[in-house]
Amino acid sequence: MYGMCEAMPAALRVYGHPHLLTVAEAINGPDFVPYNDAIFVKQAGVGGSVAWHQDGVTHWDSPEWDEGIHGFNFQVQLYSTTPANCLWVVPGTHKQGRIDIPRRVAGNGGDEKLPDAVPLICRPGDVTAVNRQMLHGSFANSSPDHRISITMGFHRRRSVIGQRGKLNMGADQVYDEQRIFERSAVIQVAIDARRQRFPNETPFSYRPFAGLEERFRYNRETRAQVIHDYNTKDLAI
Ligand SMILES: O=C(O)CCC(=O)C(=O)O
Repeated sequence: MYGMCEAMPAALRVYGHPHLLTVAEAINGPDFVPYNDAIFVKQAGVGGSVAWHQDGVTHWDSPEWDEGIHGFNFQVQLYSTTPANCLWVVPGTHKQGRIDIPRRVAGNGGDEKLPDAVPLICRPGDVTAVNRQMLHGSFANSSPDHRISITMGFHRRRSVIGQRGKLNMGADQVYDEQRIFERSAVIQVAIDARRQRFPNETPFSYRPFAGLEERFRYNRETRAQVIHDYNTKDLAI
């Protein structure tokens, strides 16, 4: 489900969480930018599988390629997760470039339960951070336990600037300064939405919007101008 920051004020406030944004800044630098957000729902008994994959499409062959060039995703878990319904990752694979996944599975006798994969088992409210280049996936949820994961991605600004739309963003879209500014404004509005709800918490200070805080308060105007349909401006690479 896309568009949580518009559909769910509580999700907007999670998006502005100072601890999460501090981690995003530490990983991607003070000028970090958003990628997208999505709520993954794995229904009990019928939740579909997500095949092993690596995210990221733009920079695999770049001379500047490194382990962090395609950003990372947080997942905030609303419920406990179990090996049966959780996301699985193969640690270290984000440093290995593009992986021949069919070959890996074939090397495991055709069994998709890869021996070096680990399950991200969480309690409600736990947050994981997964590099988008890491081999990851989840199995069909035939268990009685549902999973709901609020997923939010962040990038280095230099990975995104000047790129063209990828994945669900059209190739006619260019991630120029204006586009990045408009999408990043969601972070600043989210910070303010959180400040209004939790006045005793120290809000995150988002460097690209330093000095612009008054213009990007959470109010009727920014809901219309910044939050409405914000996900049509995602920065997918
Ligand atoms: O949470 C899941 O089951 C899949 C998540 C995923 O594939 C992704 O974030 O790219």
